[in-house]
Amino acid sequence: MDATVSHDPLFEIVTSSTIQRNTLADLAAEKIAAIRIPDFLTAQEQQDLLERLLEAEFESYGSERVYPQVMRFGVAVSDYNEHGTLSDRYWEALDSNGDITGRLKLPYDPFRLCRERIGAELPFPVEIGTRRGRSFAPGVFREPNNGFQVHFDDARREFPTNLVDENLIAQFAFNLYLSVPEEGGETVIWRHHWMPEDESHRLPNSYGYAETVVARAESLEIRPNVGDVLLLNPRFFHAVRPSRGARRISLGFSLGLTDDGRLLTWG
Ligand SMILES: O=C(O)CCC(=O)C(=O)O
Ligand SMILES: [Fe+2]
Repeated sequence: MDATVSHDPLFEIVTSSTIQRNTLADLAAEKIAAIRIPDFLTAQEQQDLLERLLEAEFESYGSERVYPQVMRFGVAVSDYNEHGTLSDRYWEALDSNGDITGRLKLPYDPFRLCRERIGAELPFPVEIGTRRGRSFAPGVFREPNNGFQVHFDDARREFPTNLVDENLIAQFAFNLYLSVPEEGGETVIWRHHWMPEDESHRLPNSYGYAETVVARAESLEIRPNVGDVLLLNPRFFHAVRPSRGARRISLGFSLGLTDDGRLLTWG
């Protein structure tokens, strides 16, 4: 191979209008890094959802682990990881305020809509995953106006006791951008997976790492537009840059690909 080549052709963001089985297989097989889908919602759906969200009271992720502060609306497993197992408090939180559609007074369930659109051209419907028979939260709305630190998401490592009741062979992160800032807010993905020595770059108590951890890795950067979906392989280190201007609000959840080709979600 040419010694001057510095770009890995298997590290690309592919733009597509729907999610095709072969593109999803490419994402799972790491032939691509992410799939971008513009205009995932209609303008009306987008506007209705954002209108309700702008009136909702967002909460902060736990500030010991998540700094700078990130706001969220909804319940997510990352706040309920107790020594590698999902705490019972997750289910309690879900029971007490899990009905996100009701809380937003929305006429439709935006998470169901996302699952249906993801699955539209796939061989199986996309379903909410279960743990010991109980369905996970459908997802969460996140607002990282000050950015996300460089980090990766990998349920195999975060929950070594198995989070989902199925054999998963790949994990994806779904983000639908509902409001984006005028400046900053880029999503950056580095061609690097966690290695044990990366822990020396870990920020104190944080979910994140100092950027030196990816100093030598190739990166891709994307400035999401309102209405875009980014489906990424979250085992690649990634970050969100701090922003200025409008709030950066997205709908998000994790997806696992099962060993029989189905997609299961969790929030
Ligand atoms: O908001 C984004 O663009 C990426 C958020 C993130 O860290 C993820 O989806 O895992
Ligand atoms: Fe992430």
